[in-house]
Amino acid sequence: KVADVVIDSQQEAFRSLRPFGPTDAASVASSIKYHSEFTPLFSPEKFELPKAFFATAQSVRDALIVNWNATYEYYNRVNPKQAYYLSMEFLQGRALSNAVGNLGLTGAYADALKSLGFDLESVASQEPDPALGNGGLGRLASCFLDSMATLNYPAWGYGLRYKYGLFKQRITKDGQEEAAEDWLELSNPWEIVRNDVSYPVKFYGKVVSGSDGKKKWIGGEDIVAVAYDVPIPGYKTKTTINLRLWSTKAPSADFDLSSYNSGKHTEAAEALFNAEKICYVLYPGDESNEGKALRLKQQYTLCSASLQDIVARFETRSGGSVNWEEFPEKVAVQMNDTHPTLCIPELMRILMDLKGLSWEDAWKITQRTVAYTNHTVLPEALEKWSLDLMGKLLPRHVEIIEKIDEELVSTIVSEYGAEDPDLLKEKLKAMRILENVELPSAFADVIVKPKNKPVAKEDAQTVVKKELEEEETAGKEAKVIPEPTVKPPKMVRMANLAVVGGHAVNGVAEIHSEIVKKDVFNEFVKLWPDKFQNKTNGVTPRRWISFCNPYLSDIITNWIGTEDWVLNTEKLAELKKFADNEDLQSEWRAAKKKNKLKVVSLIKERTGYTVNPDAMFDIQIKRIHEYKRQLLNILGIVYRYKKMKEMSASEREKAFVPRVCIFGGKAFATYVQAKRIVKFITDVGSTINHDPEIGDLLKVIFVPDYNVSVAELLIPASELSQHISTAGMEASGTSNMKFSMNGCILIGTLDGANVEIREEVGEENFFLFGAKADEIVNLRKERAEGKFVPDPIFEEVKQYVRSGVFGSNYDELIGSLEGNEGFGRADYFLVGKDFPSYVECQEKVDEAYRDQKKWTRMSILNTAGSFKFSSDRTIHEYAKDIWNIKQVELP
Ligand code: B1N
Repeated sequence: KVADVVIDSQQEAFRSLRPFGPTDAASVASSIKYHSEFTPLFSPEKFELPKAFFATAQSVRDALIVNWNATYEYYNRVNPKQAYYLSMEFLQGRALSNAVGNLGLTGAYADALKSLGFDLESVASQEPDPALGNGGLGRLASCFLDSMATLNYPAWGYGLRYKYGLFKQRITKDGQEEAAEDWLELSNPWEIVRNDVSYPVKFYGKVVSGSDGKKKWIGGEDIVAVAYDVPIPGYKTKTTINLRLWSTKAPSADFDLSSYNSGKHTEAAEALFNAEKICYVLYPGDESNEGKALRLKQQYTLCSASLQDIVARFETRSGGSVNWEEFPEKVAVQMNDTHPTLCIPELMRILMDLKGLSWEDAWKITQRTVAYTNHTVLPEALEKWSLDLMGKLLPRHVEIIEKIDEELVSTIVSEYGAEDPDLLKEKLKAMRILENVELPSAFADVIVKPKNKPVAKEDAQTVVKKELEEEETAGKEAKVIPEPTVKPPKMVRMANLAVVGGHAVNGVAEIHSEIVKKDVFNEFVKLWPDKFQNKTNGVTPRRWISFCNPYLSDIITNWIGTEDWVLNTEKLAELKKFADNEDLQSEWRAAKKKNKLKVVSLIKERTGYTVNPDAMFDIQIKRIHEYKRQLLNILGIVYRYKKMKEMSASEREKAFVPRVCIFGGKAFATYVQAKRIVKFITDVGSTINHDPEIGDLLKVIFVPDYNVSVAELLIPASELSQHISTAGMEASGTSNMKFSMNGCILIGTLDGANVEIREEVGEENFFLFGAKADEIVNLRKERAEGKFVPDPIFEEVKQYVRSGVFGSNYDELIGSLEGNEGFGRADYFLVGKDFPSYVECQEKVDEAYRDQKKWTRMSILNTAGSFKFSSDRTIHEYAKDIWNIKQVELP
């Protein structure tokens, strides 16, 4: 007790010595000058833009550190239940404007920089855009952090500190090229390396039973994960939470000095490279076995280091009397998709092997702690790992997974064992975690034995025998010469593990959560209906309205009469009553125009093309994927161009509204079809943009290297945006929300969050087209049966492309839209089916745009109807329904 008091008063004294961050223009300016001198990253003689950025960021960081420390200390004192968001991706975007905005210091920083001869915007644009994510999933994680901090929820993010972010995209005459994104080249002013926070992480080795009967994982390869903390400030609150990113290195003993001294330099440093390469790149190509192993090592590093850290914090905060049953009352772990599913066996391992708990206790604690968010229903995206690979890399975890699988089998057998064996087989096939793996020996003969009615053993054997015979005959009938059968590989199905091991499973939009329940995890829903939930995604209104669109924000604030909408987005609904007001309408259009002018410069700078700011800005920006159907968009443009070419100049001008069609997005480096689409879009652009007959009536722009910063410029300038995935395939989408908030009207299918956006903004303010999700299966079936009759305009547009107007070599691309055996795609994404209704819908868009009053009204009503899509709403729901955490306000 006495010792406690001494430490406390020491800490109190230390705390009172702590400096406070700058608050007004004068102190900001002196802080920036201080850092340019004493936190140097550049040589002293010049003070230019890059240096101004780093000195400014360092000064902002001071303010963040003060708040971060206060938040951490307070949580340590009150020991609230804390949520941890584990994600392989955080797509943070630039931090400077966001941080000064959240701190309420934008004015002070702008004035201070002015007094030093700079402007805030140019200084901010010096910051590299950290891209530790692919797209929506990673950006969602970052929006969630902003909301957690803003709403004073005790919550942290855990991720990996990749040395290289998502590749830089260059567009050449051959299409997309990738280059390394060296975002740390000039160092990262936002991170604080915690050299005192590091954990060992093991791979390979073997499992032995200790003399105490406990399992021990020994040998193998040991690395160390080191914490890099990124402070995450909330908006208008002192709460500053943490994004803890792990970097990997070798234990210092692993540098082989004697080999090095004897000239074997590479060998001496091998262990260092092996450890460090784990965090080199986001999503290393996993076509090779080495690539697969590396990705699995990444996932395990995230899970292991984070859980060790969480467990250590729980122990510290328990203050000497650890009661493990209380763990789920202090800790909630959210797994962002299946990528961190190893959390489940890892927490089991820590609790049993290191803390001595029984299987039963460890399992109860694990289940109550962990929850899983599903982000996709595409079967190819549901992660599976080779059991062999996992068994080598993580032998102890595979033992644990096998036991979880065995208990699951037992549950399934006791639930369905009484019914017919076919049913049981089906259930096991759908639900087991292990795939292509024999049943655990204890169940080998239970499988066909009904629960209450004892059945002779021969029956079971007869059934199995009959099945085998049937399979054999089927094989013989299909092929005259039986081919040697290759055993299907044994796999671990991570989604099934996540569903079994977690207490909650959620989809990310209403329609998606329904598909998850009806389709992907239907069998699990029958077993555990209460596990399944919906949490419709959201985005932070700070970054995605307030900071990226200051012109519109000022207008909103003036008309609503308060700035509160940034926190309480339901206030945006007050704009509804002014939707037809001519003054608001003209201010609204003027703001859009100013944002469009910025994009005109961006396009000029990045592509060399000059576009007309009075044309409609029509935008599709997202990862390039067949299901997102950039191909539908570009074929629509091709059709429009063809029609224009068939008309006289005056007819053309009467028939079409001038448009600038903007694309942006990256194709995964090995996704051949996606890269063909990029190439095709740029080819179409080269033809149309240079056609003197067409002029400003139509431009097709591909903005290279799409990222968060580019989105922040394009979204405020957009008038129409495209969210046109094949219905049922886009889990949610989040850019649709950002566009709608910024007064952009959507053209889209009934998919993902489009459904809810349309409900909120009103169906007359949304351009809907295309087949519905529940029609898709039948449409594909019809197609396979050769019953699909393509619309003549779809034939016409394909024919036009084939005629060579845009170049040649589109056989594979166009072939994929047909029942072309050679390419075998048979228009899986139903571009041909939806094409006529898409074209018709685009005609309605032109018509609506001609009436600018009507269009502006639609635009205002989009902003007014977007209140539901703030990530603040989403985070409140997670906190209440899944994490069971309470807001904790700092004194
Ligand atoms: O997650 C977003 C959704 O809004 C999008 O609709 C959805 O497509 C996206 C493997 C993914 N789903 N799955 C991924 C990302 C990286 C990876 O390695 C899968 N991304 C989504 C947020 O809910």
